[in-house]
Amino acid sequence: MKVSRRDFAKIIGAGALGATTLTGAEAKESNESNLEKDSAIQTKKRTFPNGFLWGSATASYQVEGAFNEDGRTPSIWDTFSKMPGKTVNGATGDVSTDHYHRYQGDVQLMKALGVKTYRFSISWSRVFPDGTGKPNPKGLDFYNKLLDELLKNGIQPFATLYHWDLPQILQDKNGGWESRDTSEAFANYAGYVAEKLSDKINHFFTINEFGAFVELGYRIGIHAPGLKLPAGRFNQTRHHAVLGHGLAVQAIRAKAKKGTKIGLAENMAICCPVIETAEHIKAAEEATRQLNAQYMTVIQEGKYTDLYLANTGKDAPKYTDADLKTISSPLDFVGINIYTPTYIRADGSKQGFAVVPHPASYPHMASQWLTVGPEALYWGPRNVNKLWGEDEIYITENGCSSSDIPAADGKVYDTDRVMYLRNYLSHLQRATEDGVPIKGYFLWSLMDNFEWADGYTNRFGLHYVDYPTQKRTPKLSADFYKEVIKENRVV
Ligand code: PNW
Repeated sequence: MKVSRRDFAKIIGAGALGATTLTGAEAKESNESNLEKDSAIQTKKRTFPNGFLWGSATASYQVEGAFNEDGRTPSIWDTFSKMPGKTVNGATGDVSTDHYHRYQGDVQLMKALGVKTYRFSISWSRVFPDGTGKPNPKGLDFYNKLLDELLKNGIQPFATLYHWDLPQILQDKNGGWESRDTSEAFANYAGYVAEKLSDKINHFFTINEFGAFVELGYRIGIHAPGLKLPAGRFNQTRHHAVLGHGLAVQAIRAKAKKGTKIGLAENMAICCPVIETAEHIKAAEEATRQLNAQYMTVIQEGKYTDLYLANTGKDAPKYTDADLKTISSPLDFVGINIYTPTYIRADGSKQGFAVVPHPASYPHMASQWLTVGPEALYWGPRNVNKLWGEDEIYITENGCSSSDIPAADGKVYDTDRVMYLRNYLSHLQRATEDGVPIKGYFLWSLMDNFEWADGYTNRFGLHYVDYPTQKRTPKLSADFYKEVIKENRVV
């Protein structure tokens, strides 16, 4: 008989329900001692520091909808998603989860979860419909209303200024981030928002994920604006993105209320030692510097590494010392978006490390790229602290896609997401216990939303969104996360 994997699981499950090899007394005794051990484990271990900031995250174009309301002009994602074949099923963010009109209900979802903080992003083209110049008087109204609602409900807002929705007009005029003019326009917009909103927002992120929007948008072409630039122009684009970040840090400092904190949220390569021995740990540290040379390392160290300059050769970016100084303007905190591990081994070479590629059988979640490596949540923040002395670190995104099909009772039992989160959080807890200064964690995402080129096919939410009715339903993972927050420990 051929037994499918599913049958096999059923047989095993049925066996466990139907039979036990322990006598009643033995079972009772073993249960009691296990319980005793368990409760000791649960009360003494796996807890997070007091005041740990549990949160969740979204981004403007992914949730807001209301694409043409109150003076908003198109962003590069409006244009790109409307080009044939760029997103799965031609999905766009025109409506998405309609958060622009449903934010009050969404804040109640947060409240029910018990999150202490919420990370969202601001749409540049709502605030400056021309990218620069005159602000739109209605542009900040929505964010003011959202902020009031959050504060009224005791939820601390963390705001991202650029989560990929560049005003289309700046792409048309400047070639987007290919031009230094865009870096300057970004700083101008960032300073304006900080001036207007820093009475309600204490933590600003300049840019979300250089490593995704520049690489996918300007080199590989699968994200907006869909370009595949040659190496020289491409490396210059990378440079303008980090320069935009640095100029924005300075503009926010100049315009925001005193005490406002500034950071960034980067999806660095998270270098994990293949085996946790001194030599591989050291190799993973060096790999962290080198594999993030074009973004996080230059921001932290104020120079491009020799290896990066040697590798890019004649295509290296053109820059001045003043640029490097701007790029490395001091930050108050660092956010790291962590989904996947990059495994590193010490290989005795001059550079001191080698990347170990994932074998074909390596497990991943619903998104092909989302390979599972819970220890990334340990090594990511630990390396950032060790290499650069960062002492206020946030995990600004972590989470996963899952097939998420509602069961007969309407609930999504996303045990795979719970498994993923429990394992990742165990390593986050391990890091806090080892003294790595991690202050908070933002789960991506509060609810299902527009997942860029994957459209609405890959769901990342704690809440299931039924798009035709816009009904939100907490998944099993929301119940799990609520307990984590309530208990301040891995459950
Ligand atoms: C991040 N990759 O994007 C973004 O910040 C979110 O907007 C997004 O929804 C979330 O992660 C889930 O994808 C990424 O291909 C997109 O490695 C792609 C990759 C990584 C991060």
